Amino acid sequence: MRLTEYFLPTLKEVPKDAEIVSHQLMLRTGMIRQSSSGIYIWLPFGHAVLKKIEQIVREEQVNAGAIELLMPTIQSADLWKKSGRYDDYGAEMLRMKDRHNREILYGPTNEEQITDISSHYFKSYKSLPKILFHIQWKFRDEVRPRFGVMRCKEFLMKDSYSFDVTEEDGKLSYNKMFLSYLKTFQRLGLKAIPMAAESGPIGGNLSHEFIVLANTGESKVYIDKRILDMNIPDEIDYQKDSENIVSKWTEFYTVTDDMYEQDSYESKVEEKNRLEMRGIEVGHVFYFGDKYTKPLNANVQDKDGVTKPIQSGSYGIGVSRLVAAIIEASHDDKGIIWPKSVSPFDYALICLNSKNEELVELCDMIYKKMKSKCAILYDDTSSSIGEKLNKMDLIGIPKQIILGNKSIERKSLEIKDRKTGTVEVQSVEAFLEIFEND
Ligand code: 5CA
Repeated sequence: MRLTEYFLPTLKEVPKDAEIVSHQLMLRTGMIRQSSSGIYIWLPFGHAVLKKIEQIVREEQVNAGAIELLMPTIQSADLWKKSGRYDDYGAEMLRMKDRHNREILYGPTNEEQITDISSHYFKSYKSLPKILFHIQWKFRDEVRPRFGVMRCKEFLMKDSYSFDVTEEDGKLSYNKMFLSYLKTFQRLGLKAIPMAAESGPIGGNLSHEFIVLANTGESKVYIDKRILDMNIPDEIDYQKDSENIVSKWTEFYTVTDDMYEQDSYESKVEEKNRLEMRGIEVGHVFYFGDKYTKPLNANVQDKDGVTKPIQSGSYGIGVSRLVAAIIEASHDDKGIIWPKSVSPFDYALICLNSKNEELVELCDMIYKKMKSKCAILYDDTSSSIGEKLNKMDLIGIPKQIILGNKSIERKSLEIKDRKTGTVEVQSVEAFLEIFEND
């Protein structure tokens, strides 16, 4: 993509009303624009990052055995009345009426709708287990939307729902999702720590939040530092390994403030291992058994012919919140530093002097060669050298390929690593070899 043809409305000034760095940087890099309170337009650069994250989340769901579908954003109030949450959910739920005066709502989550689906299709133990997921916009009329897409009204969520015959199988599904979350956040370049948590309006008695440590986070957390050294194996057999791996991760007393008990913390975590910090909740998993299946009559016949409510759980990831969380975790004073996996472009190509025809020709040639093999943003504008370099640092593409007047006689280019700032000089010929072969 040529920068002259792209739509990247960057800002030089730090926007005054943005309090946290991710919000500031998302506005400065032209990723988002506020449409109204808590509702954002995803401009092309922001949209591209969002789609990258969404795809990684999707792939790891599928790897763990979940199946994708798509439920509508608008739901009928009837199912919510049956589950009892129509009244309980309160003012956060956006309620509307259609032209026939029927009560409808913009879904803040989908337990009711998916449970209704399960009641129609999963009647025998032979159809289970199943984990279904979708990636869909949600609406919650937050009292105080803040920090840009971090806490907003309309946001993109990946929500999965598990259906099992027995509690034991249900816990296995919970563990599979737990493990797939560890994997997902690792691929996104994040250290997200699972913590025992309150289940709130979703319900149930087993719940974990996945929290990215950041001073700007909304949750206060109490950590056993040893959990920070935990790793997950590259190859996972979800059926066989989930319980074992999850039990290792949940051994540590690591909780959000809702669950914090000073005595337990001090007796279970040695002083040298205690860490009190703040964090951003990027995912939340719940196991609630028959909380929704019972009132919505989602029953299954087990092997012995006994009919009973399906066991289920739900598993959310804040896909749009993740964009901000990644920036909170990965930036410096110059701007964003995208992990390779989520950057919309693999390379930035910078032609430092657009008046030097020979240089422009060389850059154009490099651009053409690279374009077919990777995603590249080519600064072909006539901006000043400083402006160009600052803009590329701001938007955070992992590798910058820089060519100036001297590149002509030296037949070389500079490869700058955005994260470390290290610059490597390479001959144009050697560099292009990478893009010659498949
Ligand atoms: N039904 C369950 C899981 S499928 C559920 O709704 N869980 S949740 O309420 O915890 O939301 C899941 C994730 O969505 C959260 O972990 C958070 O990352 C994200 N999220 C929740 N509210 C907001 C919001 N107002 N703005 C941005 N992201 C949000």
